[in-house]
Amino acid sequence: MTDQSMRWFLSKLEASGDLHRVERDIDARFEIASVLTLRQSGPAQLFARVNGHEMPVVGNLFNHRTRFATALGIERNELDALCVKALEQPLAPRIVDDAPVQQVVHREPLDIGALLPVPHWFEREAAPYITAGVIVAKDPETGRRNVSIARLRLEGGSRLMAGIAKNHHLARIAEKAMQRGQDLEIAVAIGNHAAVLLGSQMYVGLGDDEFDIVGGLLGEPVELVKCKTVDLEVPAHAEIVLEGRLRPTELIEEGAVSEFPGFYVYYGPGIGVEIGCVTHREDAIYQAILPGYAPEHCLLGAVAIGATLTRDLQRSIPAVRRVFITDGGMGRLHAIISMHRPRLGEGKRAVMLAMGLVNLLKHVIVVEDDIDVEDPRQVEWSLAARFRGHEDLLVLPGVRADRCDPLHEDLVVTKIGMIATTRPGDGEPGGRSELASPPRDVLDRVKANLRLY
Ligand SMILES: Cc1cc2nc3c(=O)[nH]c(=O)nc-3n(C[C@H](O)[C@H](O)[C@H](O)COP(=O)(O)O)c2cc1C
Ligand SMILES: [Mn+2]
Repeated sequence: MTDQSMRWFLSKLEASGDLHRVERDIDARFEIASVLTLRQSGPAQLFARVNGHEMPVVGNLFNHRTRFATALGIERNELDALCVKALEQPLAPRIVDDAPVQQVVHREPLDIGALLPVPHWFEREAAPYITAGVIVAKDPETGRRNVSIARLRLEGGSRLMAGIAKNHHLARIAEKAMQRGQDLEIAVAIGNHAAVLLGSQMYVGLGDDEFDIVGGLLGEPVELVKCKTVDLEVPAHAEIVLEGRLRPTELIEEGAVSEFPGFYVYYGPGIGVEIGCVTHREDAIYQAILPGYAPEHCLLGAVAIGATLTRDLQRSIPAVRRVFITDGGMGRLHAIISMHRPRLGEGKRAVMLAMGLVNLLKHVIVVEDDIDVEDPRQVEWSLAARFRGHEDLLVLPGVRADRCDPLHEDLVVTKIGMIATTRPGDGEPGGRSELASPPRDVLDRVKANLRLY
């Protein structure tokens, strides 16, 4: 059986020298954020001594694709295929009775800010917020489960504020509860296995249980335990769980908050949350994900959105090999689609389909599958060698955009596709796509004996 905890991965990182222990006293107010920012692409950081707290904080865990692979027990180049497999072969969770995450139980009255070392992140933000909280809820209409991440700001005592985008399932479920005059029970799991975090980010339909995809990623059912005070189930091997309810009629103004493009945004009011019970492991570790334009924040979405699009595009256009969401495009706005010998016009079709499926996408480049989509130099080479501006450029003004797009005006933006693929005939001997090289037989002979040279 797989170890479904976050701490298994921490020991693995420690063994490979990729976990840095900060022994010095540190403040949760801006200081943790500063260290995580300055080391955002470096080793994971474990803060053992946070002022005023017993509980350590860990951050920068999944700031590179290799870390996901390690955490899922696979090779780096198997990551996308595993995600696609998990989407196609989901596995339902298993309910267990005994859970490490319920070793310690705190009931009302609660002071979440005293229990958990939640970092205060950025200068203009009004209060600390939880960034790695995987929120579980059930659709009051269908009873179907939903699992996703949204920031939860400390509002004092047992109160939180949830900042949820209106188009996300969780917001739609909360809306349904409100229409019925009800609150929405939620449970928030913090300190999760990579499969839980990645699964929570998959772009699936309303009613599709993300925990089934977590099972697909793990290769076995994710183990859930029943909550103490709400009718929900949470990952048994998480570090911490908060149980409570979203109160859709209680709106709390958020003010400035960071978003993945790196800027502050002003979304208006968030939804009030009342927490009634906190459970955690005896020696729980608090996981913090650095928000803003930071590798971990961007990658979690990028890996999941790329895999979902690969699966969805391949269903309609078999020539599609892979959809890769780039790091520089904030892990959300830019996609590279690789295709095997696309037919005339098929690249444009793939671009439009991808944009139609994922609102966030703004600039999409199509390359051939001889190009490594993860290598920006090769992608740029494709544009230089295979892209004809007068006919391979798709300009779509006034397309509905995501509210996170830094350039949207009235929620529309100009979207662009660039088709950098060859044409039939391009690969003829001596033609524009035949790469200059020594004769194959000589090259192969030398390659086989290169150490002799
Ligand atoms: C670290 C991290 C933080 C996130 N924070 C938020 C957030 O504050 N609000 C939000 O609406 N989505 C946030 N997201 C994105 C959602 O979790 C994601 O879009 C998810 O797929 C939505 O799922 P749903 O439609 O099932 O609710 C965050 C994602 C990550 C990886
Ligand atoms: Mn969902």
